[in-house]
Amino acid sequence: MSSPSLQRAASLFVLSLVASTLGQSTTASAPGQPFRADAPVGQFDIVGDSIASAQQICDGALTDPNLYPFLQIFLGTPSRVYVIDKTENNPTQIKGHPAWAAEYDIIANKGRPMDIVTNSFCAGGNVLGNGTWINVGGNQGVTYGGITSKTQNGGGPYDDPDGGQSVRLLDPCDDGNCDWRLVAPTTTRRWYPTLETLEDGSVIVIGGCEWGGFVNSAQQNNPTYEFFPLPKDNPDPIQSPMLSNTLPANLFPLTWLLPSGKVIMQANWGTAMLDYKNRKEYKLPDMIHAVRTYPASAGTAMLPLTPANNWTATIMFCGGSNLQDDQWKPNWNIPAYAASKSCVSITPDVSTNYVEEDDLPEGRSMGNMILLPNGKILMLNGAATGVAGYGNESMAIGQSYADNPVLMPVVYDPSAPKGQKWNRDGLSASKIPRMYHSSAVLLPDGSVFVSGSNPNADYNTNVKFATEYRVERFYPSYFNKRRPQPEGLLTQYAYGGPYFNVTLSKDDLFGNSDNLNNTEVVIVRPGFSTHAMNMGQRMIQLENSYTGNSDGTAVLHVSQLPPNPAIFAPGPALIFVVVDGVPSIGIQVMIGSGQLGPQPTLAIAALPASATATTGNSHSTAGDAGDAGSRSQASSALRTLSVGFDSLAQVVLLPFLAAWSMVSLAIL
Ligand SMILES: *[C@@H]1O[C@H](CO)[C@@H](O)[C@H](O)[C@H]1NC(C)=O
Ligand SMILES: *[C@@H]1O[C@H](CO)[C@@H](O)[C@H](O)[C@H]1NC(C)=O
Ligand SMILES: *[C@@H]1O[C@H](CO)[C@@H](O)[C@H](O)[C@H]1NC(C)=O
Ligand SMILES: *[C@@H]1O[C@H](CO)[C@@H](O)[C@H](O)[C@H]1NC(C)=O
Ligand SMILES: *[C@@H]1O[C@H](CO)[C@@H](O)[C@H](O)[C@H]1NC(C)=O
Ligand SMILES: [Cu+2]
Repeated sequence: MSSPSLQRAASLFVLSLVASTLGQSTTASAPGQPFRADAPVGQFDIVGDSIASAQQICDGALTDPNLYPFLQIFLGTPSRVYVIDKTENNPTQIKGHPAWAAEYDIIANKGRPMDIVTNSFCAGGNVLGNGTWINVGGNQGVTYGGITSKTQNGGGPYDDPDGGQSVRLLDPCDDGNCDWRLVAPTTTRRWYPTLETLEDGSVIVIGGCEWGGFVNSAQQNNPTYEFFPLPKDNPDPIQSPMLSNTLPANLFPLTWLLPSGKVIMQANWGTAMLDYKNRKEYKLPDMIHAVRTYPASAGTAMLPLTPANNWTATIMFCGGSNLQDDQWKPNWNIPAYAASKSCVSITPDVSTNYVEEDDLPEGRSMGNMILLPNGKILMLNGAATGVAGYGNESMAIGQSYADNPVLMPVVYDPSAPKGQKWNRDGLSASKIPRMYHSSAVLLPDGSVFVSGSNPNADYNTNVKFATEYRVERFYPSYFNKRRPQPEGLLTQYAYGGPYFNVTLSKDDLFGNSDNLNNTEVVIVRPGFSTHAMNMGQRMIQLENSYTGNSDGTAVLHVSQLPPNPAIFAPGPALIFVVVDGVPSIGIQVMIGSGQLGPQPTLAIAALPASATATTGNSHSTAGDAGDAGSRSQASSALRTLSVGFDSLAQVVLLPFLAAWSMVSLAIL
């Protein structure tokens, strides 16, 4: 029945669909330059008083006030930071009560109050594989001074229903029309839960306590984990022995999905490996030198996952406090107690022993570690003495359990020699103490958004560490340099499959093609920042080779992500091309299918060998060797595609294209 022309039309249809998903519809326009090239590099740019300087723009800097202390923040779209606070007497109102959530437009410098409905006090958050943000847990409704309300269904001065089992979802937007929505509650009450996104884009929700307080206790511990969405066949929370055995300092357990597909959890002095798929947990060696979880609150980060380290996860814990279990009582001078300088790492898929790393220059509790696109880690915020938390105790500074803010940032360079990894070259101090309830998140232009601090039960301006509404932007060393403007980056990335080409101009290479050996394509997920943690923060470098042209331009040949979604979970992230340490402006892209569920994986296509026209030399880059066999089908398919439709070998090609289009159709 089918005529040759019908066959041809059908295959043309399939192919043009594939071509369009591989081609124009998936190629992002080249990023431009930052909004300013005269930023105070190495410094914090301070925004003025939040009432007096409202909605003014100064030197193109971020000068708008925000009217909320930013307890929890994340980058939702390339131009929007979302902020979540605890219920308190913030001057800005929404629907007749104080606002405790907002959207912040980092381009127009305008804040928009949002109604997050229930008390989101010390909730956890992360981003799902389909791009929706999730915020889980919180506390009971409160009235003035953070006192528990008589009514837990709203009403009262703050109109804040109980948030202890709330699940809140947000689809970020650029039109000012999105809002949080409440969906079905968690199985159990969770104050201070940790959220980690898994390989299928769902989220594991871990731990917390029922009613709050400075630290956890046996009476109110919730030593379980559950999932979002809840599996219909098996929705009950699952017991975690470690969370039962690590009282009292085990709130906000420090948690990372590992390339092995298991989840490492660290809380108080305990460490465990969670095989969540089999609902089993294994004890690992104890943490050394200091407690890293809240309220000790070390800075933590997974080091960049790179071809050079075979995308092996190493996690750093820096600072915190070495309090023993019986010392977590506010009946002694905690705010004067020196925080820990110690820094340790663990590479759990290789060895489960903690390894000593270079000490911090000074002890720090509540330091935030922010992954920069150049592969370095910025530590900022926090205090040299005391811990997180607050209360009406005589030893407190106001109500703060910490004192002596550390105003100087410090940068960790994983590639520097041991003993020299931390440095402060060219850095200056902030003028704003960022104590308990501060946050920080990477922005697409490579600057860092710094906000918050409120170690007080309610909005409070009459104390040493007042409720802080000023936002700062920190500008790393590369900020004012001309940024690469790569062409050809995709808007969606798969786990394996064909490589793609990115074009760099002579200017992008700073006029020196030697820089091709010093060019990286990295994907960063800035994460959900709260309590010195950025849940979900992670960075991966893609494998690449290059072709340098005689006119000084070049083409980067860039692989997709490795075919293992546990290395970098699906969901939105920023992509940067970094030339000689200078990142392009990050483009927001989708990793994976854009949907919850098992992620398609494909063999990685072999990269062409690196070559430069000027020397005529051809050589392979480090990551380029090996497994060509498993890659050949994909790469030959792609080569055939570029030859043109008429000469396609359909029998070989179509099965591969069908697999690829399953991945790429979700792009549309
Ligand atoms: C993402 O998945 C969650 C859970 O199924 C759902 O509630 C949400 O609406 C989805 N978001 C999008 C953008 O589809
Ligand atoms: C703590 O003190 C403040 C200020 O005096 C007061 O408003 C608040 O109600 C007190 N909180 C508690 C839990 O006692
Ligand atoms: C890299 O890691 C993978 C597992 O993720 C392993 O199969 C492979 O052998 C490793 N390669 C090298 C060179 O160590
Ligand atoms: C990438 O560029 C190389 C030449 O530099 C070319 O041979 C190849 O076909 C291109 N591949 C794609 C996917 O565009
Ligand atoms: C990159 O490094 C390799 C190995 O050292 C060298 O052969 C090659 O010429 C360098 N390429 C460029 C563009 O500098
Ligand atoms: Cu808190």
